[in-house]
Amino acid sequence: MLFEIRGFRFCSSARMLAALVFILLCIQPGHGQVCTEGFAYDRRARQCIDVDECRTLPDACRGDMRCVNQNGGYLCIPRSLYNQPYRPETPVLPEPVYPDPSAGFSDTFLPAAPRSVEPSYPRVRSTAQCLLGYAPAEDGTCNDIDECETNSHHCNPTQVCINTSGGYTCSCTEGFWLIGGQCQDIDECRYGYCQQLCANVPGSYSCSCNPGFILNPDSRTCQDVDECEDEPCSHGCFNTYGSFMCNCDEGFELASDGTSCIDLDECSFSEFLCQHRCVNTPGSFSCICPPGYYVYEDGRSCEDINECDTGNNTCTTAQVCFNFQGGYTCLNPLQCHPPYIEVSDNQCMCSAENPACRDKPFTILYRHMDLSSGRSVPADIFQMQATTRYPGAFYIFQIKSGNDGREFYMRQTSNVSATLVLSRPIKGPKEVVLDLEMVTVNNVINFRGSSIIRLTIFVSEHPF
Ligand SMILES: [Ca+2]
Ligand SMILES: [Ca+2]
Ligand SMILES: [Ca+2]
Ligand SMILES: [Ca+2]
Repeated sequence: MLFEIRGFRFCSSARMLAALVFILLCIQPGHGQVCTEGFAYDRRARQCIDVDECRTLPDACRGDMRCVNQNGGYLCIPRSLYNQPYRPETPVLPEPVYPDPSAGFSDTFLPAAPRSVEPSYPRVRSTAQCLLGYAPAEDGTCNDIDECETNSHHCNPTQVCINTSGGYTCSCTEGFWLIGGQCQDIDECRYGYCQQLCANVPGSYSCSCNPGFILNPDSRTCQDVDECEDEPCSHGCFNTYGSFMCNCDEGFELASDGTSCIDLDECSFSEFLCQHRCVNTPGSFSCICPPGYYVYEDGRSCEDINECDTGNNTCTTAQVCFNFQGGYTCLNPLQCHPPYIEVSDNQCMCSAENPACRDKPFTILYRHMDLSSGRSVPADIFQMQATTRYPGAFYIFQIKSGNDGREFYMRQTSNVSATLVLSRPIKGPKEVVLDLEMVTVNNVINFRGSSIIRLTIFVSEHPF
């Protein structure tokens, strides 16, 4: 389109020039003495030759204009223009790569360029010495023609005409570019003008960002939103590119909302976490033990408090403190019931010389032990042994009383010893008193006697 217009303009000028020359040639006389203005008859050559007005005319051009002789005339050209060879600007076409929509795309029109090296400026008279695009003013200078104002431009209706010195420019408004002579919307989205999301609109575009991003002040690029600044997490927050992540302190887990933290119920994980009882706490848990115990260093086991060692007991000085698992007891001083007499602080004896002692055990030894509730069976829990051995004697060990629940039995381990075996678990708290009897039989001297161990067993309430 542009070149068509130019071509037309050029052809038009050339045609006018050709017509002018033709006319001049036609009016040139054949006999050769009268020549048209600008030519002088040369007798030797017998023809009209050009007059160099620039040499012959004083002040052919005024001011800053320079005189250029032409065949049949001359031109006044501004010196600045003359020094720079007259060269039309090449119109800048939009580059379809990465447009800068802030600038419009324009078509620059300048006067037609001369076709050949030979000057072919229009033949002008001294009253019309202006280049195309300029018009002579009254003071003899040349004024730019405002083609936009005078409506003599060739911009199409989609374009905007901008007047320039000696020409004019057809420009597209911002956001449009010239395609096929028409200003068409630039599809900025097609050229990846937006970093993330793009919406093309006529004459413009708008960028937006994916969730988790915010549009930069350049309205094109997006930057990550640091969501952590708004403290969306109940505990820890990690900003990530396009999002964020919450984490929780130890003992908590992230709720399904992804931001809040809920306490872990460690107690529900395992029933073996604590030996006795588990108590869930925010962010943690703790083990507690029943009265009479303390929580061991490992935080989960229960250890018996030895009230007898700590002194934290109610026993009198006359009593003996006996510690057992989960408690203690105060043992009263030994009292031997007649006919028994006390021979030590834990033993009563019935003298053989005393007739009342006939058929009674010779000695009663008082012993105490503790036993865990529900202790696994069978378990050897107590040993007894004959302390004096008579030649020819043998010993029988048996449970004389207290074994009503049949939780115990005696197993003889040698001629002189036996072991008390727990055969059924006992559930505490309970106090079991067993009379363990050792019968001595000596057939040589026809002797039969017995001794008793009165064993008191404190069965604890708990299995530890
Ligand atoms: Ca657009
Ligand atoms: Ca982020
Ligand atoms: Ca917890
Ligand atoms: Ca205790």
